[in-house]
Amino acid sequence: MTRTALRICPLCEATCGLTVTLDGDRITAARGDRDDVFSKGFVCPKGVSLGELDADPDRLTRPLVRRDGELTEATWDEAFAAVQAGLRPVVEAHGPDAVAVVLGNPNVHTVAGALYPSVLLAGLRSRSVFTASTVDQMPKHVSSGLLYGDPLAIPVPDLDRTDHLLIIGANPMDSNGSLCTAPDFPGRIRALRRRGGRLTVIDPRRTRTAKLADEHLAIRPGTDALLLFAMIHVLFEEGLVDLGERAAHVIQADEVERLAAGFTPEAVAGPCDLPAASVRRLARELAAADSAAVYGRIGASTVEFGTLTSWLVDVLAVLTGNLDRPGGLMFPLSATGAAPRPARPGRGFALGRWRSRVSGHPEAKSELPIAALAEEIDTPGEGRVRAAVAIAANPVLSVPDGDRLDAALASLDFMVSVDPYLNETSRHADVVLPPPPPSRGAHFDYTFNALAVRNQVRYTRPVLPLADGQPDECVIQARLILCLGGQDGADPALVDAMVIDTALGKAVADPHSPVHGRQPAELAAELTGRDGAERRLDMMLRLGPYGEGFGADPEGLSLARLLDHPHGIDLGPLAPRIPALLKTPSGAVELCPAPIAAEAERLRARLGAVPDGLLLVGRRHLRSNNSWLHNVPALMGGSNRCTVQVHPDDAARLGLTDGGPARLKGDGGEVEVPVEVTDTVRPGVVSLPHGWGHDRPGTRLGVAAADPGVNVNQLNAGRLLDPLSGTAVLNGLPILLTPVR
Ligand SMILES: Nc1nc2c(c(=O)[nH]1)N[C@H]1C(S)=C(S)[C@@H](COP(=O)(O)OP(=O)(O)OC[C@H]3O[C@@H](n4cnc5c(=O)[nH]c(N)nc54)[C@H](O)[C@@H]3O)O[C@H]1N2
Ligand SMILES: Nc1nc2c(c(=O)[nH]1)N[C@H]1C(S)=C(S)[C@@H](COP(=O)(O)OP(=O)(O)OC[C@H]3O[C@@H](n4cnc5c(=O)[nH]c(N)nc54)[C@H](O)[C@@H]3O)O[C@H]1N2
Ligand code: SF4
Ligand SMILES: [Mo]
Repeated sequence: MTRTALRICPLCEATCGLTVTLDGDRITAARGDRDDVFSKGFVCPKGVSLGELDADPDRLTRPLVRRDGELTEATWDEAFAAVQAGLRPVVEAHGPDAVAVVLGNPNVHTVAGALYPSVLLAGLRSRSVFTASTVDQMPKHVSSGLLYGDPLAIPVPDLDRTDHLLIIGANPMDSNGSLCTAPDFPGRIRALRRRGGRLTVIDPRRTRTAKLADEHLAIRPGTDALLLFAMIHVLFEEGLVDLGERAAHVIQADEVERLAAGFTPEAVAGPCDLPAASVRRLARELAAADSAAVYGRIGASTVEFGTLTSWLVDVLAVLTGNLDRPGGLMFPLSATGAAPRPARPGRGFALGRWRSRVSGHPEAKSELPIAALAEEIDTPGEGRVRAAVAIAANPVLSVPDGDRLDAALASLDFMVSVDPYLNETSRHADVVLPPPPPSRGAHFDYTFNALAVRNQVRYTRPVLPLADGQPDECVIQARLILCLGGQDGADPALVDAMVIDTALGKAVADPHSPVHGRQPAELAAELTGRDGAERRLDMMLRLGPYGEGFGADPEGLSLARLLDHPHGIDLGPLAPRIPALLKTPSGAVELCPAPIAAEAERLRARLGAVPDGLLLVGRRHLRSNNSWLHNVPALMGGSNRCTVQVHPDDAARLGLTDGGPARLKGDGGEVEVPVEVTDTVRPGVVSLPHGWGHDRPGTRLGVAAADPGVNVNQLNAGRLLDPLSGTAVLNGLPILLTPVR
């Protein structure tokens, strides 16, 4: 007997609705859900393979506990007892900072990752917090924190209405978009072209996205801040600045003008390796477009001036009147976000409230650079990290100098991993707690609804019941929280009850809330849902911007209402949110924050510099996902290969042949990898994807280990960080390439 069910795809930020076919307890097929209010049937090869991923025989189905040095299967009770016995003594003897919390990317794709890590951190109060954000989007958080007073207020390109899209260092044709949730990004780009809009792509590689563009500029990696500053220079010089309708809510534009002085198109042409005339034209086109959106991603973020570049992206939108207006950059309003309130000044965003122990890196958003995790473990002294809680993280592959981190993790007193795989990182854990496969978990996009190009809300319940004894990941993470507090054995539902109690207590005390003055206990009794996680979802929906407000608006959202709409509820196109959204001390968009101005001066010193030698950049393949989809046979092979792409001119000069082996050497180490000669990379640039290097012993990844590839991050010692955000420089790194004979 086969049946179908709906399940939102958890594999990338596009959040496509899937229709899965089930035969007994297996997903036998997955296709796009044509009735999904947002994704409308779109699916990519990863989503289609969800069944294969779900049923991967290498997936752990029982906890592992280290006994006499060996990881062996244990019961859940034994595993949690081991977690408490391992972590509590470290906290008691050395304080919370001795426990590192390491959070990886899938936390933004799971319900558990959205709901529990913040509770864990609030309880543990460790400053040793390291996440994938500091090898990813932390520059954007810092930029938003400084500009808008809220690091989570990230504007997205209004893809479906814009007349002009300038993409900087992103390849949504393969990544399906990031910090811009847009199922069928490819279709949305094609629609932009069809309605006469213009697409420009800045990327050292002629990516599949660049191939769709009206214009592709193959910039020298790491120089985008110079390019964008020069565009701003042109806007001011040619009188093209027009703050538009939001002008009354923007301050410090004249300071930006002063900062941009000297960054002329002619001065940046050499370092960027772009004609000055093109730079000028880019600025004029942006100003002339009826509406325009600027969008930067990994290539604009994991670079030496990542925060500055992220800031410049938004400043270009502001100066051309394109922030917070249809067709420009807009702020989504998520159904589980805070309800809008009257505009008022806020507390602003502080940076560097504390510093890392070894290198003195400033915190950003209460996080320390994950590139500094290894040194925090392996450098002796007071305050050393001695234990780690890793949730959905594989930093041995995703972070610079995996070999050092590998050794550091092996030296810990105790480590627990919440992870479905025994991989390069979790193999160091003393306890591995495997979550159930996607089919057996619920899905709600807490993170990505706040980054979506259309306001909408969707929820899917598990399509299959949990296997006997297997806890949901929400329960795993709740129990982990209890263990950290020395309360193993207590009911994990207590964690949700506590969160609900606190949140309702705040709501009833808030004069702007529809539940102001009511009794928290009475409201809690109204919540529906099968478990604590669903009750929390119900609470957030009811109190959110579209919520029914516990009876205040009978038409509003609640869990029950959402469950009545299995394909989701469309909440309309993005709408302006300034000034209510701003939390800066001035209550305005603060266009020229002091830390940014200082970075601009550091950049100014680069104006004359033209690097020689090869620069390394990354790339993503459509059928891959960071480090953890290489174990799915259907996604391996074909173009999804770990090769170093080299331009034909460089290949000829260096004596490299297509398919032949080459040695790459960076400041962190060297790797040997097959060459792929292709003119899709510009001369002077080579490209190697990340997430490979599955050849370490002690893992259980049969398919991945058969075609392991090499770890690009081993080339990188991790010494270079974007100073404001602590984000590792992963793109534009100097590299040596030689043939292997
Ligand atoms: N050189 C280079 N390095 C990079 C990048 C780059 O562009 N170039 N990109 C960076 C970016 S953007 C990111 S986000 C990071 C990612 O870095 P990480 O988050 O460290 O790496 P992932 O490969 O996403 O690993 C995710 C882990 O989560 C586990 N997992 C999968 N599903 C679940 C689940 O449902 N629950 C739990 N608990 N675990 C699960 C997987 O088995 C895996 O161990 O890598 C970064 N590293
Ligand atoms: N298929 C697939 N999809 C994914 C992922 C995946 O691994 N595979 N990972 C997911 C994650 S975690 C993230 S964060 C997103 C990332 O989403 P994207 O940022 O769209 O993905 P990338 O392919 O890394 O694109 C970065 C582009 O920047 C270019 N680049 C490198 N250096 C520079 C530079 O200095 N300047 C400019 N202008 N460009 C530069 C690279 O050539 C590359 O084309 O993708 C998500 N989606
Ligand atoms: S685009 Fe992303 S969300 Fe959509 S099916 Fe593919 S992996 Fe899943
Ligand atoms: Mo990412």
